[in-house]
Amino acid sequence: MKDWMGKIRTLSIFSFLVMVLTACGKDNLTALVPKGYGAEQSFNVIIISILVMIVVFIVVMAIYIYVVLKFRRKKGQEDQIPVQTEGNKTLEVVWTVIPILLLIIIAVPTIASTYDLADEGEKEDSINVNVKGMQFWWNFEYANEEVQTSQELYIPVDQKVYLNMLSGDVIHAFWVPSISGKMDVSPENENTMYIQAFEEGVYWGKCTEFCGDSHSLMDFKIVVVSQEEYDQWIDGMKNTDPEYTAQSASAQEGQQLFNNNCISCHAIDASATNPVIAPNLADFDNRTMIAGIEHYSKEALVDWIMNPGEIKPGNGMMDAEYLDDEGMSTISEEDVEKIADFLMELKATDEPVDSVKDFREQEGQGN
Ligand code: HEC
Ligand SMILES: [Cu+2]
Repeated sequence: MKDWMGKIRTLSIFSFLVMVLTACGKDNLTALVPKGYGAEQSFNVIIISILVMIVVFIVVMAIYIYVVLKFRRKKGQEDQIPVQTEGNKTLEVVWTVIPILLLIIIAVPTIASTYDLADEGEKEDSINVNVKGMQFWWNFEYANEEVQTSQELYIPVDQKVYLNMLSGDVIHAFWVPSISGKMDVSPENENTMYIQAFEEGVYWGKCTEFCGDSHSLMDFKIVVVSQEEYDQWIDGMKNTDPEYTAQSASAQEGQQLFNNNCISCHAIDASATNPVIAPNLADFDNRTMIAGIEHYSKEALVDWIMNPGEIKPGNGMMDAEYLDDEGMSTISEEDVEKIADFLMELKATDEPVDSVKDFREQEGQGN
């Protein structure tokens, strides 16, 4: 009886674990539903490897079961020792050659896609983005357009986009599982890769190199849009104005407060000449998330400006003079709401792109 209880307990713990672990997936954050060229290549290699492993498993288990049944000691033969054999040339050759063949089956597509994914033949004629990883956010500079943005990288569907990646501090790693493989982002040498997405949408990115206190919160997005929307967006970004004047009365007061407390780090226009110290806020009202992790809303924005140190411990905004030692705002919440009103006027296009609209709808966000 007791024995049974133990087994049931172990079994239920295991099934619970399986449930919890499989529930971790999001369908725009998984390597198992590829929506881009690099992800698709990796997925194919995963499938080939699994098929080979399944074949090996079945064959080995079949031989094992056959041998155990056929050659087990039988009644009346307890003292008999079977004929001893050693070194069967045919067998030795068979079990050396078969694994070599299996490895070749895995190696050929692996090597082919490794070279394919490293190909830079079309780089000159494609969109080039200089990616910069910072504790704990990402900056994206469109090299041919002299435009930069942060946290959300816009790319046109089906186009190859080449990324030139560097870190501004420690080593980070760039990974958008649905779109492509991972790449280290080092402070010293530039690593490059290209991404190509097959479907419009908002895809989740993660930093996968342990890089400090808030490493697990260093999220970003790739926003895949139609070519037309991409062109409009780039145009809108080029026209963002450093001299923008806020519209509503509250936003005007907010802008004043922003100019006194925030502008030393944050630019409100997308020009590539702005130094990369803090996220560029040019297209802020079209973001899906605040600081990469909180759903976009005024409430979440006020919360972030009031205590960035609590939401993302150790982040670069904690050096701001308006914050106390704990990273809590010394500006009143009322004033921070005015700043939020100002930031929520900043946008490069009147409406968010379709992918962002869909994303907000799916996630149950207003605005
Ligand atoms: C010392 C430089 C500095 C100052 C001053 C500063 N910030 Fe920041 N801010 C940052 C950094 C760095 C981040 C990125 C934090 C992260 O995600 O790791 C950030 C992030 C943000 C974000 C999220 C951006 C995004 O793309 O989601 C907002 C909004 C923001 N700051 C608003 C403000 C406001 C408003 C003020 C003034 C009250 C301010 N910041 C002052 C450095 C600064
Ligand atoms: Cu990182």
